[in-house]
Amino acid sequence: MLSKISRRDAIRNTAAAGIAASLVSNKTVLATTDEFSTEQLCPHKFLTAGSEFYDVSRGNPKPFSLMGQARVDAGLTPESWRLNVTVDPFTEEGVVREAAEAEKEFSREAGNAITYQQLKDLGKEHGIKFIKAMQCLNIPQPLGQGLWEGVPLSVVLRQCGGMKNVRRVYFRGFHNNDPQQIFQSSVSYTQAMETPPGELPVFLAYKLNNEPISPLRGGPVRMIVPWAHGFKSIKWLQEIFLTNDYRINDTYALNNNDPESYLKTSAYLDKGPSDFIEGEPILVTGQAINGYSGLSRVEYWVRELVQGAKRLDDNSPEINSAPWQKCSLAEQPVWSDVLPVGTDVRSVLGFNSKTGEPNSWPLRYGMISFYTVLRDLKAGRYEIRARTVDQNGFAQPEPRNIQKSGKNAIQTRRITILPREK
Ligand SMILES: Nc1nc2c(c(=O)[nH]1)N[C@H]1C(S)=C(S)[C@@H](COP(=O)(O)O)O[C@H]1N2
Ligand SMILES: [Mo]
Repeated sequence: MLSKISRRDAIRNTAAAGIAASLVSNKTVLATTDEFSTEQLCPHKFLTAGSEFYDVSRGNPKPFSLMGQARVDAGLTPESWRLNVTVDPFTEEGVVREAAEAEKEFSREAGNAITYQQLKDLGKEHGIKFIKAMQCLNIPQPLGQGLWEGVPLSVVLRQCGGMKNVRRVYFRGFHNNDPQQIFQSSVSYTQAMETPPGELPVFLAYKLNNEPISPLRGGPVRMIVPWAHGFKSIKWLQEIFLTNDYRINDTYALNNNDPESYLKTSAYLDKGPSDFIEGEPILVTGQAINGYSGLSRVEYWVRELVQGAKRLDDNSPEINSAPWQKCSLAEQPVWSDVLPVGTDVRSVLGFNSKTGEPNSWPLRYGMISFYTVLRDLKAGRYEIRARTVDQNGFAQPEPRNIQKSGKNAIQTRRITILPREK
């Protein structure tokens, strides 16, 4: 039933892989055999095309499905797009004593909302770009990785002049004029304004991979919050409001998610064949998110499933004391091969502006391919697990073993190895 020959052939067939788009260029030397090509070891494109992101969108109809005049009416074309930046008059007896204030507000109602052109003009002087992976707090798989470009939120807020009593900055996307469909998120005033050295700022993005952001990906303008899971990166951005209500009132919090969680460092396994023949090399691949706490290494463990083997919890002693081994990590790509044509890597945040070297590899809030090749497994059934260890020494799913702060359960792939026919 299993054709060993055909799989071998498939494994050796490297011709079809697009080298320019691949995570690792051909020039990179990898520490494995000639059995697998670079593209097989690291089968992920470095940048994900806008249309190929895993989509997580609410709304009915979904804003990107609006066409023609409906799209114009929704303010979802570059010409019709407008951004309100307003102040929230909210106070609450004994809780929030004074309302937020700003010297200047911008709104459609007052006829002075910020236009797409005005935002792009701000970008001429203050524009930035960086590479970031999108990861949903609730989905155990990265959604994609983009080169995002736009204007820091701090630059937009500066347009409001002096402010008083602003403790939180909220943002909302288009929601079909239906309050039930509002999807909002927020950062603290400090997070918006005081980007630490070497850290990436919150920003209003209007380009993805050097092209205008499509309606599908949240265009014309979406927020990008570098250190957070996807729910902070509001698509179809149209409203920013400044409030003195310090309580974190993100839509995601209402579904029991941790609205202040940081992007988790975590490994995600690729799917692959489940049946092998004894002696055949078994390629295990995946992607790891380099989250807030940084990535130290990716590890794997192969567990033989003997008769009566029990399901293992992520915190079980067997997992904690297992002989985890290091996976190989993809080398840094040749940047001109993987970035959009004409991108000067020295202009990308996270890279040295003189040498073009990245400040870290993997990139901060980026992802990296990992792999290992298993050999010499005897006929039988096995479970393969992968986990990250972060730069504080915590092995996944620690230190935050709460899936509502980011789905990072240890992933398992099951395989069967059939005896070689004598
Ligand atoms: N306006 C709006 N923004 C949104 C969402 C949404 O439903 N509406 N979903 C959020 C969530 S939960 C995630 S994980 C990301 C997904 O981004 P993507 O669809 O570009 O992959 O978008 C975020 N921004
Ligand atoms: Mo999400």
